[in-house]
Amino acid sequence: MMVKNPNRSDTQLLLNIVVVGHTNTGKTSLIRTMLRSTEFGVIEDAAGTTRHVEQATISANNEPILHLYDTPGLEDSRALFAHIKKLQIKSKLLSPIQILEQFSANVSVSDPLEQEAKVIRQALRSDILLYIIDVREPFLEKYRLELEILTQSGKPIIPVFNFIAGHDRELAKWREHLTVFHMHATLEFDTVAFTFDAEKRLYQKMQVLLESHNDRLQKLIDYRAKLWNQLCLSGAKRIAELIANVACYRESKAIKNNLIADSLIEDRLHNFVRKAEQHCLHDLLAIFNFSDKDVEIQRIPVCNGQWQLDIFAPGILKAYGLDVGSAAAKGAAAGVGIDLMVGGMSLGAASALGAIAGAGWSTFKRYGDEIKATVKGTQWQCADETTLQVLYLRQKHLLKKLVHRGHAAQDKLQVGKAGDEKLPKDWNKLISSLRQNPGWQEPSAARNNNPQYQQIEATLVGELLNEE
Ligand SMILES: Nc1nc2c(ncn2[C@@H]2O[C@H](COP(=O)(O)OP(=O)(O)OP(=O)(O)O)[C@@H](O)[C@H]2O)c(=O)[nH]1
Ligand SMILES: [Mg+2]
Repeated sequence: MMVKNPNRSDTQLLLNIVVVGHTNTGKTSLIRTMLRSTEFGVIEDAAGTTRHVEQATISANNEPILHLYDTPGLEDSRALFAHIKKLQIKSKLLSPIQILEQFSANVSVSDPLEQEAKVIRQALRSDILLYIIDVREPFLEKYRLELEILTQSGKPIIPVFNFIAGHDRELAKWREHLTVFHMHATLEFDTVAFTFDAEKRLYQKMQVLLESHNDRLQKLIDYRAKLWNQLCLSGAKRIAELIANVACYRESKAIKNNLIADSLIEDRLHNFVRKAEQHCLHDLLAIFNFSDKDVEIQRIPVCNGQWQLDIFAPGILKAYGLDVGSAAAKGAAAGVGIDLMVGGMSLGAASALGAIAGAGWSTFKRYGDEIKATVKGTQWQCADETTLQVLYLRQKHLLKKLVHRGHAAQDKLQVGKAGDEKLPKDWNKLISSLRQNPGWQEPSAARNNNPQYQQIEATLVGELLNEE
């Protein structure tokens, strides 16, 4: 998605978008979120983090559509305004744009307004300006001056409201002030709490202001929408895969009670579930382009590839609103011994013999191992109901977080705590169908083409993506 240093002819063809604004308002954050990449630039809660103009390219199907330019924050707008006014008085015949050109061309490296000159220079070279606003701040004189200077560039400006969560009143005030500048096409785009809808509206606003780029922007909107749906679908499918993987997993154990052997089996089962969950976590982060490094940076409660709150930790059931009495104190328990299941019926060894006698070859082929094992006095141990429930709820919660996490987010991702996610309505039926098909544990053509499996997967995916 990101291409650096394109050649000049390419740059001239593409739409050039410059991100401007006061320092520390979230300009670099906006670009990261638009790129869905945490790799771009440096974000810090300090003024003057970005020191140079930096560029990224956004493409649709490998066709570059637009360049985004990050700029240093405007710091001293009063001095800048005074300087430009002075130039205007001195060169009365120059147009407002020519004044800005003259200013940006003549600033020396050691000039205190050098940062500002970089911004103005890039604004003059671009087709449209995104002016990022930290709505928590009142509409101070310095912001009014910045807007006066930037409008002098003659370029269309889209004011982008950042830090909007919980600041409705301040947002309304900002809107009011901007109407004075005839700026009505504003946009709310929280770079931390991402919604695809906001991204789409940003491009749609550009379409209105830049008609000649309408078709290419539409191409980009369509491409990004398709991509976003695919990402969400891949995430949900990955979780459905985890549920199938764990629900179908089983360890065989001797029917005779043997405490040491039982606890070993339980350990193996626990380890299997833990590993399966870690694997899914990694895949989900990768699907949404949050890498292991970001896990560290963003302090997701995952350490060395492990969830910090173990799936079997005491209290986890409660955290997910699963009240299962004493089991809640123990943690997501354990494995449960299951008898051989044929068509939803639980059979003991004796009836298994009957089943062999009465069943056709196809039944034997499907449940042969279990039948033989049962006859030999073996039982199966598989992950219990509550473990599967926690797995599902925790991953659903994580998916929701990732879907709404802007790539600028720096806060701790609280996936250890419960959300208000619910289990699918026919959860028990789904799990029981999975358990009866141990062959579905791993992906295979036979499994993936099986209509019953497809139905289960579709139900799980539908529920995972449903945010009601
Ligand atoms: N809560 C919240 N924090 C944000 C948001 N956008 C940016 N931040 C934080 O604001 C700080 C500044 O973000 P940057 O993206 O570095 O801002 P900038 O405008 O590029 O800053 P300079 O390059 O210094 O001009 C960082 O600590 C970000 O994490 C937002 O929408 N919500
Ligand atoms: Mg920056």
